[in-house]
Amino acid sequence: KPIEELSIWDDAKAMIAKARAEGIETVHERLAQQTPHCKFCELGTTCRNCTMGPCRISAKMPRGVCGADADVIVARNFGRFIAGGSAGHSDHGRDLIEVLEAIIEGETKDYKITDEAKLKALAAETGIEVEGRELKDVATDVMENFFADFGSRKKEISFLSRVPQKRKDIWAKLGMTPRGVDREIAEMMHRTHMGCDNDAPNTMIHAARTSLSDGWGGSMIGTELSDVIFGTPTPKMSTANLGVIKEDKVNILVHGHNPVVSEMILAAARDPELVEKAEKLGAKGINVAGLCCTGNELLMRQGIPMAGNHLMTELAIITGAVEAVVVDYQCIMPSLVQIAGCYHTKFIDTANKARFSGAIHFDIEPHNALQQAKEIVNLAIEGFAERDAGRVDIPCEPVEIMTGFSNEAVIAALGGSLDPLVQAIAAGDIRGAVGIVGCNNPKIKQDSMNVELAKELIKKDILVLVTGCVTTAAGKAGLLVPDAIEMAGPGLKKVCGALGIPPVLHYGSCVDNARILQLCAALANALNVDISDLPVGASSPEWYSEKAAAIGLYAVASGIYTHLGHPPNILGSEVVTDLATSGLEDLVGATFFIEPDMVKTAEMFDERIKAKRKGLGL
Ligand code: BF8
Ligand code: SF4
Repeated sequence: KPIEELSIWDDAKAMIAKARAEGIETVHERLAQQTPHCKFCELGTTCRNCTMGPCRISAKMPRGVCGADADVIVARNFGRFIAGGSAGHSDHGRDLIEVLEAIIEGETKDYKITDEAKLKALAAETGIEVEGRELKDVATDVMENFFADFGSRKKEISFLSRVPQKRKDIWAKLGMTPRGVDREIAEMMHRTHMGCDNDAPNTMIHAARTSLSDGWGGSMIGTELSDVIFGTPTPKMSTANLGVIKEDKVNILVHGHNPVVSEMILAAARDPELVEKAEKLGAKGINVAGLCCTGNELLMRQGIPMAGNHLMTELAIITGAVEAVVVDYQCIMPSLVQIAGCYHTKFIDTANKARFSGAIHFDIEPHNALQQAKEIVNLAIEGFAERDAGRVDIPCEPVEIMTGFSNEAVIAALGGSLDPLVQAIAAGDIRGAVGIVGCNNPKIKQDSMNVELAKELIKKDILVLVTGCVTTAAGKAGLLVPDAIEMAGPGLKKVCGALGIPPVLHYGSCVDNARILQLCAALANALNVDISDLPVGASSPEWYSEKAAAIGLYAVASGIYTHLGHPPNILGSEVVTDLATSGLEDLVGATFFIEPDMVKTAEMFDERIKAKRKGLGL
């Protein structure tokens, strides 16, 4: 494809051109090699769940060897897809509980409880006694309770305390109440074994339950404990795009998801001895910048600049100015190892559950984290001398962004309660809100949909919240600064202008979509309605991952009307497709809708918001 069709960004286009000139293969060439894709797989009608198969379903052969039809196979594949995504987020959440455990047991001095007030608030919310108790005892109970949320001994996970009663009743009636994170994921694997759950709608209900154990369980625990350990985000300014990589500094990019690693890299990069060493080697300091969601985590809490989102990860290395890419897990293209190998860039993996052949490996554990991080930063510094100045090209100047919108920060900005927001919604200044979340996908011109949808929505006085890889898209488009109110409708302009905030708010990483769930629940509770009654929506225009599908499904199952720019691999089953795009409305009060045109998508949200406002008497 011509470069012009691959991305809306100049920095991306310049680096794709550089890659081509230097003979370096990127995701775009590999997509071309893989196209056309297998039609059966696209439709979801292949099954490899046993060795009587693999089987493919078509009009001529409507059943697999075992007798499973297209509906059963599509539902099973989708169920496992959702289980994969839920497992990713939730295992990340578990890692935070393990860090909390290491803090409590005194196994680490590198991590600490930073936000005591939040820890106590979480305890109180989940039924743990706080008054008159030592912090350590409260923390121990919180830790044990969250560990128990992963198991199978509970009727429901702890954060269902946040869910409006009407929603909990719906879940209970449908058998959708999430009981334990690992339990729902394991049960999904069980159900999809040959000869178990052979009723597509029933499998889909469990897929929803599995995703809910992620959204209100694993992800929510991940977000909340990250705040406890690293601090709850507050509004701050930062910058984004490849211009945040600095020609005269040692550049370290952190990539992946868990702040447990990236926070330590940042701390090590601020170590005076290491900074001095970098300076002695001729650098003007050490620059840590983020990619993808661990970038979002550092951006939200520490204001660290964002080098880029999913489709910028390969391109960032092609600047030739990156000394090290330090990764933990998820969304890290294995191709980064090869691309790093084309330059002086060191590719360093840090998690035993996410190793990359050809990488330099460090085992970052709570007890050794800072020491390991210092060794990693030291390696990056030593790499600075190996940089080939002739191959460096940093294609642009960074743009300003505002970040740090946790619910706590929003409530503080509103003067201590959500009331002003409720009033602004009631008055119609803010007509509703839509979360735009998720990824890039090389099948789609990078960020074209992410940016267009945000612009269309704010014009209609619909507040936009962004997380994950949409963050950098919105930031680069100038939507994450207070001045962006000039692109918004009159109501949003008035409210955001008065508060000095952008009309598009950065709410964090993908795990932090739990913050949006919490906000919706709080708004519904304030109005004494269900989440499905609110004038809100969710969208993932350019999604690619299992995790994004899990997010979409927990949004729908929570009552939020949810847009996808392209369908998951379910179109081979009418039963499953109809359920996802219309049947769920009767069951959970929301559906998915699939629409590749962003103007139409914004109109669909507008219609929905109008109807919901009317339902609320607004
Ligand atoms: O968890 S948005 S490409 S980085 S999956 Fe991945 Fe998608 Fe980015 Fe974050 Ni989320
Ligand atoms: Fe084929 Fe059934 Fe085995 Fe799947 S479970 S591979 S459909 S025989």
